[in-house]
Amino acid sequence: MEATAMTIRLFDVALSGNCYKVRMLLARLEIAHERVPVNLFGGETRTAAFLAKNPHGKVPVLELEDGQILTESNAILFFLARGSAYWPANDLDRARVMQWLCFEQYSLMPNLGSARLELTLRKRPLDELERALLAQRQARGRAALEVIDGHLAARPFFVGDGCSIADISLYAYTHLAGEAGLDLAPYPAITTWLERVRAQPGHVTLDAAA
Ligand SMILES: N[C@@H](CCC(=O)N[C@@H](CS)C(=O)NCC(=O)O)C(=O)O
Repeated sequence: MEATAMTIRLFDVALSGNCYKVRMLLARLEIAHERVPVNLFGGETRTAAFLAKNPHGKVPVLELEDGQILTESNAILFFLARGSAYWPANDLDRARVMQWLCFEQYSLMPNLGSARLELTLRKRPLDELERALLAQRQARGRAALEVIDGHLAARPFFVGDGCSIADISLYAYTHLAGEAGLDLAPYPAITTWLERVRAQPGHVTLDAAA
């Protein structure tokens, strides 16, 4: 039988925005954990050992002290945030946080994440179809940024007056927009909000060691 972990373990890829969300919340809440680097580009997420933890073959994966596994970055944020200021107190605000977490997964992360991957990691020039797909991802990414900018123009954070896991989740890929080939200059409310989130205690950058 496999030995159970003595501390929470985060199976993590340094460059991953989805992993960064979790690293950010672990740091802000000062939750003791071990960071286990996964060699994504070496194929580790396709190994039997990794697929036994997450059959979907994706990071982040959180392994709890008793060996139980949790996957999906936003579900992990929810689990870690309960009882903290990052999870609102009333049901309507909680539902609104969920609303933005769903938006992040459907409209922001897939578009900005894929465009970023194409522009930063592909080793050869894009062919015609790939260029068309990139342009489509970027157009959809701009549409998502437009929605976010409109929402943040009237409020300091996504939900209520404080930073919640909606902000942590949406910060990850929004702050990487430049790497997806998207200029944030047309979105002043986003720019101010990014600075506001960055200025908070316990903030960590994407490349910071955990
Ligand atoms: N919906 C998932 C997406 C996770 C995801 O796409 N992870 C990427 C890294 S950012 C990954 O592990 N990709 C490996 C693969 O697809 O083989 C989440 O939010 O955790």
